[in-house]
Amino acid sequence: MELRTKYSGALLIVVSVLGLPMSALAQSNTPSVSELFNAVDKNHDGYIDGEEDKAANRARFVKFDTNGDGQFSRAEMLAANRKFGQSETLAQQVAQLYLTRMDTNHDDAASWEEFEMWSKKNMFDPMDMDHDGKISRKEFIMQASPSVP
Ligand SMILES: [Ca+2]
Ligand SMILES: [Ca+2]
Ligand SMILES: [Ca+2]
Repeated sequence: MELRTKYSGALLIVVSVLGLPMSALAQSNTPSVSELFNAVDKNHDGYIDGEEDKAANRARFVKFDTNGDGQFSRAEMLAANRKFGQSETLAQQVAQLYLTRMDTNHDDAASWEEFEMWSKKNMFDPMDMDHDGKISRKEFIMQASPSVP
């Protein structure tokens, strides 16, 4: 439960938005929340729309799927988690947590469809507070700002 609390909050969203290493958050040169938003809002209209979100997800997925087989496998999750500076035990716990949530057909890997569905349901939709199908800068900043312990 502790793990769930620790990794399901806004911090995870910020980290996930650009696939930043967890350790980067502790450094002073970490991009601000506003800079994170700008990186995803490609057309700079002040909103992250579904397409922009999908493009950002796709870029992340491609980066995570290091062998390019279209599956974000447990081994690739472990590798990504280690890169995020997690200990071996934590890396395994986090991979398990992600697979439990993402891997709906239980083949021990997240396909692009599973990844995208998870991301929309757990990151995009909760941030889109007024349900207009777009994340405004305000919505993003409100939820990504560090109110996390
Ligand atoms: Ca936009
Ligand atoms: Ca793969
Ligand atoms: Ca799967």
